[in-house]
Amino acid sequence: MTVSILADIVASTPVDDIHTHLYDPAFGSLLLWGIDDLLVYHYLVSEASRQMDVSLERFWSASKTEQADWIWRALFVEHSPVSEACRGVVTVLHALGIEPRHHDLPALRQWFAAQEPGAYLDRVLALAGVRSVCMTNSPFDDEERPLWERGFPRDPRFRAALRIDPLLLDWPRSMGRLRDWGYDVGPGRSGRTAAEVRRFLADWTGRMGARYCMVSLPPDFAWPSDTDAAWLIQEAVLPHGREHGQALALMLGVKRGVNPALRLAGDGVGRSRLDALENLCGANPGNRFLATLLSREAQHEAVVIARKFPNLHLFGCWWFTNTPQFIDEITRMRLELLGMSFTPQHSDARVLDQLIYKWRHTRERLVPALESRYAALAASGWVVTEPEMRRDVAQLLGGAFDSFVGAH
Ligand code: FIX
Ligand code: ZN
Repeated sequence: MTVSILADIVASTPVDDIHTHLYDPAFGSLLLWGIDDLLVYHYLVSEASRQMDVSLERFWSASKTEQADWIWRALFVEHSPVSEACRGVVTVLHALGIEPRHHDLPALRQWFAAQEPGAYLDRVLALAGVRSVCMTNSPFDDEERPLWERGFPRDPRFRAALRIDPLLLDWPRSMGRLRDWGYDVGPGRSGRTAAEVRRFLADWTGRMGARYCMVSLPPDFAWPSDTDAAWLIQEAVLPHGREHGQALALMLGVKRGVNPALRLAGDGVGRSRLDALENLCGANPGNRFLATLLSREAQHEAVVIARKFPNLHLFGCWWFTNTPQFIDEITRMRLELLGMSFTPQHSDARVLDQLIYKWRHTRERLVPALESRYAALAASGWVVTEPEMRRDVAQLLGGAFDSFVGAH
């Protein structure tokens, strides 16, 4: 085996990106792209907030263009853009044939303004080597809900996932919304309420063609426990999952609004109680669970749980762990303890163009991680063939996930 064969295979195998915040083009302006959206990405906002000479109050009251100007100046002009998120912008521009150092922001804006959106989408997907993206779709989002209700011709490259954070984490308010939408729910944790929440989940699964259901949970999430979230999971979400053969994705360890002044950029991390994950998987063998962990410290424990429960599939190096160092560590650990039965990465892209850097940077790390396992295996007397490498990489870039959640 030569590294270049493996590198070619990794580069040319199309990705099914299993979690993003991108939207089907039918959602119009909700599908973000271009230099200003790349610069005001919340990863960059939080980094720039440490170095910008403008108050957050002033920053948020400014236009997107002005915000992008400040971020560009703070992170790219006044300092070298060495962070992973900054480097991402450079990777994107470079892949598009733009030399960022030879352009100022107005020139970059002009370049993006000249792109035809449909052709640009095709180009970005091709440059990223991405075949499909899974969206994050919330019935509680007032911007996207009306379009789902009206219906629209789907772009088959954009798949749906049903996001239910408000349902589980703010039940008193969500109960009111469900009532407004015609579901007979009420306080008191009754059988009728649970059945109506199941009907709500079934309606939205059908409307979206949701491949899986998903929720992000704080570090102190416990299961079982005497909370609305645990009750709703037990009586509505898990029965719904069993009835519809739908996996539940748990994104564990996010502390929302640690610094509210940073808005979307203000979320933090805590080490999750993974006994909740262990308990859920153990007590519900008829359900399938997907999980990603936000804290580095939780990763090893999660891998061990996945070894115990085949109804658990780990995915992604999420957010603060999506850096080369942690991708190396987490991917190698998963390969060594789980073989090929996990999905190393999702992009979490919020801006279309980010697909290019998120997948280039991931592929850069996947090659040495796989190469070291294949080399160790060869040293032990098992040489992996080229077709076998193709099979393995296809599984890691979406195939294993597809088999786990079931084809839709
Ligand atoms: O909860 C999520 O899906 C997170 O990925 C987001 O909330 C987060 O803002 C993000 O974009 C991380 O990459
Ligand atoms: Zn996300």
